[in-house]
Amino acid sequence: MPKVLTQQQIDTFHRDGCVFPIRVMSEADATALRAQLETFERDTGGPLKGALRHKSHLLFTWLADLVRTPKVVDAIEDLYGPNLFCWTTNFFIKEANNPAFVSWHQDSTYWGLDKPDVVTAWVALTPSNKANGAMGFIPGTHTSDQIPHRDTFAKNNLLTRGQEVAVDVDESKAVTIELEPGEMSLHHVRLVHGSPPNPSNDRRIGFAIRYIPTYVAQIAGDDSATLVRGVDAFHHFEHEPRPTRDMDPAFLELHHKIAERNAQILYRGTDVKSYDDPKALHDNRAV
Ligand SMILES: O=C(O)CCC(=O)C(=O)O
Repeated sequence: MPKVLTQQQIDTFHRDGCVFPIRVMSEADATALRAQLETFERDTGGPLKGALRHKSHLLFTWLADLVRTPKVVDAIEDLYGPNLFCWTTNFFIKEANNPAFVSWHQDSTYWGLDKPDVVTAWVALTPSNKANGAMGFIPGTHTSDQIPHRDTFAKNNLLTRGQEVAVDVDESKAVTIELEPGEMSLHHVRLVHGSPPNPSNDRRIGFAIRYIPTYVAQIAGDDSATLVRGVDAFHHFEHEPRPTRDMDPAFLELHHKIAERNAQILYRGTDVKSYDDPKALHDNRAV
């Protein structure tokens, strides 16, 4: 008996590679999370940058809570069973009237995970729609194998390497994921997806939480993850602790170590060694 998703939603995920919208908190609660982010940004002089956009649940208690939100994790359990890691998190922030975009890609390309049992919960902290650069996907593409990608390192591409699928994408089949604040979509790691720039007058903010069942392993280096449900009988990942206050110096140090190690995996085969490398870093880069 599923906990949160209906059987129809589970079937949709398996058929299309994506299911939405799923309400996981009230609009007011999502707006409060946005306010937490923006208070931090105001206090530190500008948009969250570079490595701070990754694994941010190790830096902020309100994100540590979000990755453990029962409604979110219950939905993941409905797809992948009761033993779950949050492998990573990424802020996807598109500033107002900004050229930042996400090229068509499969998440699985550089993540180094040994199985495609990986799902992203993309939680909207603002509306995300056709007017502000919402994510779109090509239904059914998650059933394809790994598709070749080329790196572009394009300046406004939010992806680590500006990677894009090296085959033609039939955009006439694309479906736009429209979400209100507090709703999420779930997408499969092999799904071809991307998003255009945000020409609107407000930011578009999504927080992407990548979940894996504990049997999935990292094969491209040492890695860590946050156990959010059940038990880990496999020990493929070091376990990450939970912060009890925002920007705790001990967690900042740990986060730095983990983010640098993560960058080695994501940028392997390139001359980029860190999220702070000038080639990797620009104001918009997210994952
Ligand atoms: O936020 C976006 O527009 C794209 C997000 C994305 O590519 C992802 O979550 O994997």
